[in-house]
Amino acid sequence: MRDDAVQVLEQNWTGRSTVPSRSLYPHQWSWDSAFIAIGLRHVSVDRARTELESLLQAQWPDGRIPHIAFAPSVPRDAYFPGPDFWQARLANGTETSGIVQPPIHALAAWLTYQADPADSGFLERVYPGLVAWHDYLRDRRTLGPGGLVAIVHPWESGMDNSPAWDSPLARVTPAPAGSFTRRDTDHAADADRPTDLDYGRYVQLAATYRDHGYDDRETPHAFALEDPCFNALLICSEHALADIATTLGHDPARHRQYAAELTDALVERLFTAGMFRAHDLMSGDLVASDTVAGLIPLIVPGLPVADTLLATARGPRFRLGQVRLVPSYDLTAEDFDAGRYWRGPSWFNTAWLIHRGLVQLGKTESAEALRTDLLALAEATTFAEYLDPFTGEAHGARSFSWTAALALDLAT
Ligand code: 2M8
Repeated sequence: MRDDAVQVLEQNWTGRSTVPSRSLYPHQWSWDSAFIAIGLRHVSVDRARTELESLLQAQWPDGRIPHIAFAPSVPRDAYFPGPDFWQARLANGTETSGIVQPPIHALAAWLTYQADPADSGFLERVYPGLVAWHDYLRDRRTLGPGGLVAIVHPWESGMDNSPAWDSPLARVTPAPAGSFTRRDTDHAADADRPTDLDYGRYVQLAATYRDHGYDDRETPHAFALEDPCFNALLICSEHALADIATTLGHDPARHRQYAAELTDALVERLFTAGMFRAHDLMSGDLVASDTVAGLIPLIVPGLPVADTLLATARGPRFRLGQVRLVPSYDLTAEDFDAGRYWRGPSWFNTAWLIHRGLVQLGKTESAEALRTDLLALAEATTFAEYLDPFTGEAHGARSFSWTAALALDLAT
């Protein structure tokens, strides 16, 4: 399995970064690169560092790390929406998207450093960019009164068509069907992907942001939510920044302070009925859908409600340890769909995050069981993008980079 995983990462390596999938996602994706670096550090620390540093080459002057850095060698229409849609070019010539993805990068940088602690030069190089990234989120994306950061597009959650976005998206008038051409369904089954109606809404939201210069103060955001996964990863990464700061001889206090404030806000604002839910800033309500995003705070160090959250993960809605791999959506929901993307299937990155949470909580047996399942399924599905939680059947892309990388991490 290890050799096969290394091979997948080799095939998907472009010389400076790794594409999530040669067919479906032929550019560099933000949180994919972070997960990939976490696995790559076991193959080549140099490549892991390059993966993260190349992503930082795509960072904007305002600090945001865009969700896609486009590869100039790839045909401009290979992926939709491509560079011509986003119209964002940096001074160094890099073309990018204008939205972001969950901030797991500082954690990835810290783990990459730990694979070769003799080289603190890497930390020196990435620390300022990572601080600027978190500053962007804190200063420009704290859109509500509670201190949590908000996403302004479903793609920013990394869980594009999550059922949690259904009701907030219902307010968005979709771009007309004929006004764009999807490319994802050239490479994956229609039934595994978001619907055309979803896509119309994604396009409309992105176009509005673009047409306001991606300015968070100017854009009339029609979609703004505080997502538990996004904020939980920010907290972990803020702790990682504190560790990095300490290693570099800087004062870590402000990072620990922000992490503590975010943790309090997360519990106070998003925890309800045993798990975390997204908060819709437009309606003022918590979204009544339980998705795996609501379990990801298990990785937050010192989470006061960890025991309750773990009980929910093991309960009938997610059946952690009782299905093939933890699903992306409440198994008891009427619209649960075992094959469609983020509306039910199991994903390896969320399983890896939950595994990390279990280890931190000292739940050794559960962690080991999850690790064993993840490794077996990665191999059996030839590193699928996602799978059916009941049958283990592979869905989406194969030879998918973060699946290979995270399996490699847990195998090492
Ligand atoms: C998926 O999202 C992209 C848009 O960013 C897409 O569907 O085209 C998501 O699974 C996201 O989490 C992931 O980063 C990306 C690339 O693997 O694909």
